[in-house]
Amino acid sequence: MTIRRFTAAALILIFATLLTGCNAKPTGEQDTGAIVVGFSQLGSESAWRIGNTASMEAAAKAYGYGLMLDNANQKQEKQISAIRSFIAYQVDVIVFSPIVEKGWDNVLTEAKNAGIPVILTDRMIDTADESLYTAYIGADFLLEGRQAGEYLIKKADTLGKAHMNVVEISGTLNSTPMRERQQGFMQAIAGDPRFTLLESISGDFLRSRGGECMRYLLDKYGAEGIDVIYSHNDAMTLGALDVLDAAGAKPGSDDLIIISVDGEQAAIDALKEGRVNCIVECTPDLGESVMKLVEALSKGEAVPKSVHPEETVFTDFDDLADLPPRGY
Ligand code: GYE
Repeated sequence: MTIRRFTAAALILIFATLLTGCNAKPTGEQDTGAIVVGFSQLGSESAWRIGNTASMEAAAKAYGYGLMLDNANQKQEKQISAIRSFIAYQVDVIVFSPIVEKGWDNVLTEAKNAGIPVILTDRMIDTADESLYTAYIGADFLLEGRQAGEYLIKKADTLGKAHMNVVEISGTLNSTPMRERQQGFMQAIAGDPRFTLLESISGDFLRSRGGECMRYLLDKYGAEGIDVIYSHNDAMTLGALDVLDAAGAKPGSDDLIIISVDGEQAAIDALKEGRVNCIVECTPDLGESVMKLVEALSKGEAVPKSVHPEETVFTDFDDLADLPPRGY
């Protein structure tokens, strides 16, 4: 990859001027000749997302790269126009976290034609043409879903439950984490007659929507009618807990099992308090791996097509007393 002749300082200044009012938040080093990374973040819907943005900013700084950051506020059109701006400014690498899987082929073809490599981070795209992106760095969401299901099986075994009614509060429809966390979970519990999925409803990864989904589910089934809540992220889980508490339900008890994904501090605290039973970890700390890849690309080295971070599962079977602060 050739490092373009523009200076990071000039590019970032232009970007800041042109995108003011569009949540452009240029940061980064002002060194002449520095590598410039254009990063399209999909939004700021959760503590996970805010932690992820901070991780990218810190890593870009540590590597001495200029970072053009655009926050799309949950809008695919905004991500597409941010990517077009990055192409116009001839950044060295485009990094983006696609809000949904479909609809990227045109803009990524434009990036490819401009000779700018694209790194997908956090979420994947659905495309027939794998040459439209250089690499993907993000979680194995199918595994996360499977781990959530495996926890449920272990819990049901331990409690000796004959039957459990499950509700699912899912993430943003047509996004990779939503689709695969659902698929992995269903694969794990499929064929086990103890589990009935009553309903799956999307809370869009938002705390407020998680609460609304919970209110709807409680009105429909009653707390007695629900034995397990599987929520695709901690933000929605925390929203659901507020509603369950207000309704006098007992989240985290043997009669109302709560399974979540992410591992943000507030949810870990709820797990330690016995109000959540299981959290499948999904780390937002992807910045270092992304910038390492940018560095390799800038040196013309080959990079792996797909990288998954190491993740764990936190449950009420574990002693979490010594767990270090999560940092988000
Ligand atoms: O789990 C959720 C966030 O894409 C993995 O998006 C990410 C998810 C994460 O809003 O909290």
